[in-house]
Amino acid sequence: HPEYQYLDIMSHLLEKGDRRMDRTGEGTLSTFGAMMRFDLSDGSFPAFTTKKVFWKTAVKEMLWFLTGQTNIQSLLKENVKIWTDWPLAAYRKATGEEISQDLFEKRVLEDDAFAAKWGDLGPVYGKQWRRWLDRNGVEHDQIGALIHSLKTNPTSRRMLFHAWNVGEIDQMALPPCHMTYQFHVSGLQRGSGRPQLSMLVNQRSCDIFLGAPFNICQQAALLAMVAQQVQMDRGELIWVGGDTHLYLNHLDQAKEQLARKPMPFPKLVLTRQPDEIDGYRIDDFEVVGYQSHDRIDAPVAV
Ligand code: DHF
Ligand code: TMP
Repeated sequence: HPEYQYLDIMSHLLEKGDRRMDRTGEGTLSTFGAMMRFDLSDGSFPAFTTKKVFWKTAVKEMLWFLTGQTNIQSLLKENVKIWTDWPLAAYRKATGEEISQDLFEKRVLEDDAFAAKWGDLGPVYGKQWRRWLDRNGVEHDQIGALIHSLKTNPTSRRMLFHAWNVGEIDQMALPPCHMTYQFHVSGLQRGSGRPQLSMLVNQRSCDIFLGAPFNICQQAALLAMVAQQVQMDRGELIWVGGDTHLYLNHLDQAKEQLARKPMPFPKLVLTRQPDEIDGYRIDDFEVVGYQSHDRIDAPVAV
């Protein structure tokens, strides 16, 4: 079962991970350089099954990246709260006010001026993907350029988009974790059938328990959207991790998960073909036959 690629990384970290202090003060067991490959050509969707993965939340985050927005207000409107901790920490630090997460989210939702001041994550993923600002003040839509290249020059080895904008890193709430997305088309000269689109993601830093399950399924969703837009079949999702780590306050959760047996992956069906990559909504994603073990909660290191 392909999920063992994930579980094997997790058990390797438990057994042989390098124990180290990290930015968050939590501490991790870490390894450098990890890979997983998922063959998506049969329509399968790598939502892990050894714990319940909130795949809709993960896909909503991906759709939010694609809109180019960077304010958590639009995520909160979709009831996605996974990014609140970072602006909340900044707000508490700046004001000294011990505001609760619920109240902070309520204010971001209801007060646009408050959201503009406190809810923005800076020039993170969406900004770089859709409006990368060059030295001449020109904005670049990397996603638009990628789709254009896939349609007009699919053997190119330059089909990628990148979020690590060196000059703007210091304005980001968190520098990009999943950094580069590179695309590759095979089967172009086969004569019959559609070509296959594969995608390789380079993730410089990966929280194996909380981050990876989200990242893998949202990346599979992106591959499916792009493939649909350029009339290709889904190929492989290849994921490469740099510093891949298990936080020390996730050890019990990881052991619990490792004791479970994977179930078959569900399938992903896109129920509609929007005219462009910006047109997708969460209702277009139908995940068929997702069975999983129970959720396992874990605190996120801020
Ligand atoms: N920091 C750290 N330390 N790890 C991360 O995974 C991480 N991810 C970020 C931002 N900063 C991060 C953005 N993505 C959760 C999942 C993804 C995510 C942030 C948080 C999370 O807490 N998932 C829980 C709850 C999901 C829910 O409530 O919907 C989970 O059980 O999957
Ligand atoms: P860092 O910037 O010090 O590497 O911290 C970022 C943490 O967030 C690290 O544990 C990796 C994790 N992370 C993911 O695993 N996936 C994600 O999508 C994001 C945004 C963060």
